[in-house]
Amino acid sequence: MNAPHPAAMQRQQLYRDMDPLNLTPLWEVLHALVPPQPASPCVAALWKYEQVRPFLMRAGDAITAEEAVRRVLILENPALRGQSCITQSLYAGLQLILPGEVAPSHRHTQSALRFIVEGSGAYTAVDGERATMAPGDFIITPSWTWHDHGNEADGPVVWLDGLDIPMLRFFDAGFAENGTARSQTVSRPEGASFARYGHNMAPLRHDAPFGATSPIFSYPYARSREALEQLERDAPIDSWDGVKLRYLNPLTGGAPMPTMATYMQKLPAGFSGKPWRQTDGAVYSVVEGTGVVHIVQGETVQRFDFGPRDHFVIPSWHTARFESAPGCVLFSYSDRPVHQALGIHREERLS
Ligand code: GTQ
Repeated sequence: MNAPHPAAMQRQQLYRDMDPLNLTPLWEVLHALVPPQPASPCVAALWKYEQVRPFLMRAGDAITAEEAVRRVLILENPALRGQSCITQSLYAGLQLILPGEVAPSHRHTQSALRFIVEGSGAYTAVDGERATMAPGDFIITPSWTWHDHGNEADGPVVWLDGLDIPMLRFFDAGFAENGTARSQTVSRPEGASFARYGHNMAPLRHDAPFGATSPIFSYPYARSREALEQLERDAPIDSWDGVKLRYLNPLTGGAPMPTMATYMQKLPAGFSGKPWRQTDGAVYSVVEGTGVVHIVQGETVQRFDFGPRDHFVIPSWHTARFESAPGCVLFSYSDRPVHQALGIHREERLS
């Protein structure tokens, strides 16, 4: 056996001696700290709704919405189990509310989006205004606004919760409060926000009622779908995204929430897309149709066959491409507004 190199021994001695002072040498970790390209610890993953749904319904038997406060099964990234996140910055969960139930009023600094997956007629209330849910609707709970959910319909309602929980945890900026009333008092008629801000018009002396968040907190599916359908008929199809639109904060033209951007896209029948990658990892909810996403990261090649109500995650800088024989509609969200605010967003469209 060779004797240890004197320089190596000298270094090891240095590390041991300074360790009690909480000092550590950069040169041992520099490559990992400043990687040549993003090396996400997340992996791509798919949750088939037919496999998840039975557990949601069992959760419905096991605990009430009121007792759980929020009866949600978290979609955890398989490589980050125990951390309650689907990417390093984003949270995703499927929330169930049964007929007659109420999820009590609370507020928190985390922003939330709801994307309705199954069932109709439940509501979420934000700052005194209710939004009734239907599949494909995209609903926002702005940071620090009181919100409760309820189901006055006759079947279960399930939606995807997308929150910036891991981001706020990273910044140690999470605050929360429980409401005193079980559900908040309704003080504005349903649709008031949409009437004020949802028609490419705005009140003359408007403020921004929810700060950096969109004053529209419900974006109904019928409207989004109609736009995509018309574009599919009349406009060129993008070779990477099919027909893809981003949801807007009408007061700023930016994303509806300061931390999360949301998108809806339609892949036409027979679509075979080109590959792309981007720094913002994204979570997808399949609305209609079926398709395939191929995801490549280094040596790892994955193929997910998806259908309605399935969910999947494409992590940062993983190369993805879509195919759909019958055509499909996909909702997605990511932390892109944060990347853009920091000037670090990158996207590559490959051929
Ligand atoms: O509905 O307020 O999935 O506070 C996680 C945390 C939902 C909610 C979640 C929450 C909520």
